[in-house]
Amino acid sequence: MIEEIKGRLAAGQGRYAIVVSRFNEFITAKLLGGALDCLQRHGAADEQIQVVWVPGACEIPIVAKRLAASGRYVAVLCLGAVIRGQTGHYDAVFQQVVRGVGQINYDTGVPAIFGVLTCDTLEQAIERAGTKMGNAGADAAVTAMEMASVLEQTK
Ligand code: INI
Repeated sequence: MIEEIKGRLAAGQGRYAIVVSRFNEFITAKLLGGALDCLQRHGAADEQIQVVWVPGACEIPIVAKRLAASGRYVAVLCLGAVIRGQTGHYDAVFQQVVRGVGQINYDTGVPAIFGVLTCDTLEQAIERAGTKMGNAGADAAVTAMEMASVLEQTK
């Protein structure tokens, strides 16, 4: 019989870290709310969750890497909002956070879940922060639980 492994959609017993950026807090607070609600509704107790706020998306990777490397968490959720709008820095911020978060997975073996919105407009970000297009924070929480479960079953 073929062995087939699938991630369970339950928080399990492990701890989850959430790194969330304050820049565009109007949006990121909604992502955090979505992530917390999802983890809690899938069985996570308060003691299983740690939230760390950082100034902007560029600062997410250094903190997320430290938390991932600590061995204390089964997954690290990275939440932020990079919005092109009128800023000149969008591309630089975008590249830094995408590369930085992606690298954590390979450097530490702990899943670093990319829950950073990268949008052209504020309206697009609002749509992904609990309105028309769902909540990217909740999506990140689902992915975190699934990856934690897959990694637990593939030890
Ligand atoms: N940080 C964000 O989280 N989102 C943005 O849209 C953004 N823009 O566009 O500038 C942004 N910039 C700040 C950046 O993340 C750093 O905090 C800052 O450059 C200091 O390192």
